This record gives sequence, C-alpha cells and structure tokens, in this order.
Amino acid sequence: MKRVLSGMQSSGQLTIGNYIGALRNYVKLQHLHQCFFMVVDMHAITVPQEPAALREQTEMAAALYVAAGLDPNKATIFLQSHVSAHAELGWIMTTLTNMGELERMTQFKDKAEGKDSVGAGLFTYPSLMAADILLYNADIIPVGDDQKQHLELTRDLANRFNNRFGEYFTMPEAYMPEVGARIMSLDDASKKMSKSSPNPGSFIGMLDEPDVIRKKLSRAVTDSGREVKFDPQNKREVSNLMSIYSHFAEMSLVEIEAKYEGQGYGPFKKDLAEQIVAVLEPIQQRYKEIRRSGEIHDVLKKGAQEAAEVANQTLLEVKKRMGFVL
Ligand code: AQP
Repeated sequence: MKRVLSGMQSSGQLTIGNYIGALRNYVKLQHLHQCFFMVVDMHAITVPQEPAALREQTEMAAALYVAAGLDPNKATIFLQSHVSAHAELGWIMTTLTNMGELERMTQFKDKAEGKDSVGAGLFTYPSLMAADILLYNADIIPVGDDQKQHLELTRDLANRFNNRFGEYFTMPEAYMPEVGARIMSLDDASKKMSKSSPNPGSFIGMLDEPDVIRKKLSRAVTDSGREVKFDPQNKREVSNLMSIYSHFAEMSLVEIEAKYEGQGYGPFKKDLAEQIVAVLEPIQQRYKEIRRSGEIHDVLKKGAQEAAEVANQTLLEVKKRMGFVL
C-alpha cells in the first residue's frame, strides 16, 4: 500500500477545477492507499485573508472533502495549521531551497503579476509545500497540472536532503487526470480556473446553486463558430468546456463530438450545465447536512492526531540528521 498526500488552499470556495483536478481523485485513491488529505490554510495566507473569511473557507473546504465522498475512517482529513510540524519542516526546506529555484516558479509569476507589493510567503510557499509532502514520505501526490512544477521542486529538495544527510525521503510522484488536469477559466481560456479569481463568472464553485451554474455556462466565452470539436490549439474555449463535460458526464471527447454534431453551442452548453448540476447537487445536499451537524470539527480533530503522529516522527528524524540538539 502506498502513501498519498494532497491538499487544497482555503483561499475561496472550491471550484470544479479543484474537483476535477484533485478532489475526485482523492475520493478514488482513499480506497487503494493510505491517504492524508489536508486543507492547506497556511498556504491560503500567502495572500491576505480576512479572519472570518479564512475560518469559513477552511471549514467549507474540509466539509466539501467529506461531502464529495472522503471518508474520515478511510483517509486522514486534517488542517495544515493543526500540525505544527508543517511550519517547522517548511522553514527547514526553505533553507535548503535556492532563490533561483523559486524565481522560476510560474505560479508565483502569475500571482505576483501586476501587484505593487507581494508577500514573501507567496514566494517561498513551494518550500512549505515540499515540507507538506515530505513529512508523510508520500509516494503519490494527486494534483492538477499547475502544481507539477512545485512537485518537481519537492523532488529536488528530497534529493538534496538525501545527498547531504543520508537517504531518507521517498521520491513523490504526481498523479494527474489525463483530461482536465488544467481546467481553464470560463471568461478567458488562457487562464486557469481559480477559486480566488475576483470575477465569480470565471469559475463554477462547488456550492454554486443550479441556476447560477446555468447562468455562468450560458455566459461562458466561446468562439464565433458552431462546431463542438476538441481542438485545444484553435478552439480553446470549447475544448475546455468539452473537458469539463467529459468529466461530469463520464463520456469521451469523441462521444461528445458525435452527440452535438451540427447542433451548435447552445444545446451543448445547456446539457453541460445539467451534467454539472447532477453531480454537484447531491454533494451540496450532504455539505449542508455536514455543516449543520458540526461533525467536521470531530473529523478534523481525529485527523490532526493521526497526521501529527506521522509528521512528528519525520521531523524528529530530520532534525537528528541535520544536527539539531534534541
Ligand atoms: N483549474 C484547475 N484545473 C485542474 N486542477 C486544478 N487545481 C486548481 N485549479 C485547477 C488543483 O486543485 C488542487 C488544489 O489547488 P490549491 O488550492 O492548492 O491551489 P491552486 O492550484 O492555486 O488552486 P486555485 O483554485 O487556483 O487557488 P487560488 O485561486 O487560491 O490560487 C491542486 O491539486 C491543483 O492542482
């Protein structure tokens, strides 16, 4: 049995991009491996968060994990900030990281673009992410395509540590969906769909009401043609919507093309909205029950205990090897 680790930032409401790129895979993997799934609230504060919003977003994300099908008796579900070893190993990993490596990170460049002032945490966050993964000696990391570069850095840091202080860390491997590893924004298909986008029309939130989903899709940008065809080079917007369709309806791209041949975009977008609603509605129902019962607090408490047991052991070993007085 392998070890799986992944997490999402509580920087907004989870989107269908987070669902397709990561959460759906979490649910599958919990039946196959030993899994640790966290809400990375300490990553969320790399951009300013209002305290009340951070609290709500963090509980929302954890409750959505469970509502989407994560079982606290199968997987360890916890908050990053509840296990202090993350911050400690995060600092150690920062000291092993070179500035040049962080400067190359495209996500940092994207997030810093056009901002007058950027927090140092946004720059160093890939080192904390490396610590998140290495603390659990995880083998498999289910992530979307945007996290590939950060995972490469994690592997480099694991190698660097192993070379300097003796073989210890496992080399983690990314686990990505074949289609939909990068779901793009509904208003601009050159940008990835992001939960922290200031334009709510650019993403579909996992808690969006059915009518909101229908409206957002009817307004989603397409091209001036009318052919439902998967061609990411020339038909970026429609190809993105087709990837989403393929996931929610569990249909291949070829099947989708055949179904909408000669029909234009209208019926395709309408059906897509219904496919998304059909998957999200039961999750939203369960979500409401979970929030109402308050059970998520018990889930997170149990998860933090389980996670800390593994993480603290790793941290101790790392400190011993590096020469800290214990
Ligand atoms: N658009 C996407 N398509 C596919 N996968 C995605 N992921 C995120 N966006 C997409 C995957 O979701 C997981 C959680 O991501 P995160 O919360 O750690 O941060 P992120 O990658 O920066 O996601 P967002 O939604 O864009 O958050 P903000 O707006 O705060 O930056 C990851 O596995 C990610 O790959």
